[in-house]
Amino acid sequence: MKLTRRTVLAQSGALLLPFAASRSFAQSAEFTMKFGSNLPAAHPINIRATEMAANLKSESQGRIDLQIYPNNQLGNDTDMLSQMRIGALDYMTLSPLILGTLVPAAQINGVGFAFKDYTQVWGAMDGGLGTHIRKQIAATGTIFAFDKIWDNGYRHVTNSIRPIVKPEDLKNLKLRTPPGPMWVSMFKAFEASPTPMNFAEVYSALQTKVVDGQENPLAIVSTAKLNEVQKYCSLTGHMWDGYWFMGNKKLFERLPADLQSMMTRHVAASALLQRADVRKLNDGLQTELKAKGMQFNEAPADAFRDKLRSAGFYSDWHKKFGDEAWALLEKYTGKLS
Ligand code: X2X
Repeated sequence: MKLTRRTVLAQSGALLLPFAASRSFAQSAEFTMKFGSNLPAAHPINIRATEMAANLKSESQGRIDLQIYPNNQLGNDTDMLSQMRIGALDYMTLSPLILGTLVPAAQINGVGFAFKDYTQVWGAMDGGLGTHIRKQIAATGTIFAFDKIWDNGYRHVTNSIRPIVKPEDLKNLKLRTPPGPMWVSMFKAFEASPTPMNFAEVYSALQTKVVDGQENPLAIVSTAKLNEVQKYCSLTGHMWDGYWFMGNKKLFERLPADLQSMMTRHVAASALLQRADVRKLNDGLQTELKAKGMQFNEAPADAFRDKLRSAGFYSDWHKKFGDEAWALLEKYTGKLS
């Protein structure tokens, strides 16, 4: 007898299959969606995204199943961004500065020492500057950002060689930066030796001393355990960085209007909770990391800002972003250059 798919199925009793299949379809959600993140499960991004997924499931009465994939399980940021653009991934959180490879205007929040405090950060990002950036993201036609950016924090330099107190201490330091043009430009201006790489590779690059240092907020240093492979933490606070909660436009628009607005509402509500978590962590972690052996030092901003200014960092980026966007930034931060 010739073995075809049909005969194999018939002989194996697979005629029962439709019943089994329809039962499992009835149990599964109408909209199963994936969310990917580059951070460990313990970071507030993933804790709040997981909680949000549970809330969405119950409020939609099981119609939405948002599956959370932390820790680069779906690939690194560059991979996830490509997947999301082609519709192989529904949602991800991404730094605006990494998105800068695709949407240059998105990087503007990373201008060195621009935001003096969180009042300025949220004023700008929840206000006109954020609206301007999200418009540019939507102009890609394939992806979009929800309207309340999630927090990463003020970034500080860590390394295994020496405390960074003044800009000269960065000279020739092999420093990992995320893959975004503004980081490379900034650390070149400081005369360091910036090496862009995805976060997925950072722990092992530090451990094997491929690079000497990196820069991130304390919540990431702690949840990704970078303190195990870094001795010094210098409180440079050289930029504020966030995470746009982004989605593939077509996949999102496949949801009926009521579920779209449910998602939008939940992403915004979770953003506010996540911001409070990150703030609390970043404010409190110094003591904990010190107890684990990290050595902290202050790094007064003025000298670093002057170094950026004399290297032409502000005037270069002003030119790249254009007068209109720059004025929008300065509306919240005050005059920068
Ligand atoms: O890659 C990084 O350093 C991180 C985790 O901060 C970002 O996502 C930009």
